[in-house]
Amino acid sequence: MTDFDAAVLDAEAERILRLNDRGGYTVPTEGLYPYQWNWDSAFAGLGFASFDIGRAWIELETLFSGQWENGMVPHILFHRTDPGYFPGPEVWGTEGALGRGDAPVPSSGISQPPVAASLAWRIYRADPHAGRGRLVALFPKLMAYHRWIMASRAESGAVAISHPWEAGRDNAPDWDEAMAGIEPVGVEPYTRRDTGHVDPRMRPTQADYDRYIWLVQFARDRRWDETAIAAESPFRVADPTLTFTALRSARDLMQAAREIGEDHGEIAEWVARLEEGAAGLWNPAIGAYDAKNLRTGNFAGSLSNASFLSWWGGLSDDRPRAALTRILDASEYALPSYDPAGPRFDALRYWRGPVWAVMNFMAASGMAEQGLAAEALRIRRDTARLIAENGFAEYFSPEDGTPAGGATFTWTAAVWLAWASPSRGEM
Ligand code: 2M8
Repeated sequence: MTDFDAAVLDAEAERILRLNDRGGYTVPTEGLYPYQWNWDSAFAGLGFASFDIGRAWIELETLFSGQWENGMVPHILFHRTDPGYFPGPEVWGTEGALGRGDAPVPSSGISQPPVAASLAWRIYRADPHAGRGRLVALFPKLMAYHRWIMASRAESGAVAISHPWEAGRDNAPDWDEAMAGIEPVGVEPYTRRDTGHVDPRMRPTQADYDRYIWLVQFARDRRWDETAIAAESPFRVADPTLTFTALRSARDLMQAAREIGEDHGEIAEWVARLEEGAAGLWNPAIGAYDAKNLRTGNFAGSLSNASFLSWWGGLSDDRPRAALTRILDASEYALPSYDPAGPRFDALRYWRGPVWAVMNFMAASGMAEQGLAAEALRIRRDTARLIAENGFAEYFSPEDGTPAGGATFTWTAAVWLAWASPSRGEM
């Protein structure tokens, strides 16, 4: 499928990573997202690894420079204040947060899908000689991160989110029921910045934003005390993204532990617990893994791109295959972030329909490992086509590939370099 020049696009992807490099960390894109995001950064590291292995490690090291004393790695590190983004550090108010200790970088108070361990392991394997010392130094920090996840988010076995932003799939239909349960009373007046950068039809609604901010204030009022938040917040949803990325990272950490001669008994226990928790996310009504509202016990009934991360999580379960076939058949470009035949599908609205390159990378890599070669190839080809035809956008319409959200996007460029580009192998 090469009716485009892979070398030209490889060079453009490299240029984007350099363009978004702020010295030690990479912003997702200029303007819309001017800070260091947790999982974006881990993907940036993977992208850098294809042409500058030292810079790849620096990206992860800078991310972990913001780790809290309790092990949590924040979803945003505010290295330099930028009024172009809302909510900034003053809204999060994490100074003096319980568990933060003397973490030196201003940050948010929630985390994001823990892909860092998996991507560190890949970066290491790209050049073990260059990476050994870096992996040895990062390993205890990765362990502390996952220990925090298991201690404060895995009460149901699966990993729960305390805020939609934590799943990285901000306005996914997965949270609709839990979000509807919030009455956003007392939200301090604010001005959104995102809709000044991007067409509002491609972003979450105002009702979503009021609840996002309400949840931030709720946790801030409790000084980010995980125990109080888990007990009192109306929003607590077990999430397939967090669960499968944590499971995958635990498996990769186990390999890293073996490689550097560390004990892995504790990690093996995490894997067992997460596998059991993941089983509880199987929703027979949609024939796929689903989010579960821990306050009501209800499934979301949302067939999403996160549903198909089970193979990335190392599950050899074949049951989601029928749903996957249906979704592939229904999409011009796979994988849509929500079922195109579902009642809440919206082709351009962010996590309610559009295709995201990072999700495609994880889903398809897992499929390839578990023997779903044709499905994996289809998704990889679609990803390459989307980028070749429409540029390095934040996300794309699954119907016609329309590029949406921010442009010159770091993780889209990174995934191109690490996986989607034909120069990475046969396709
Ligand atoms: C989006 O989320 C941020 C909040 O974290 C936002 O909309 O302001 C999501 O797509 C998230 O997954 C991503 O990490 C972030 C930066 O790309 O943007």
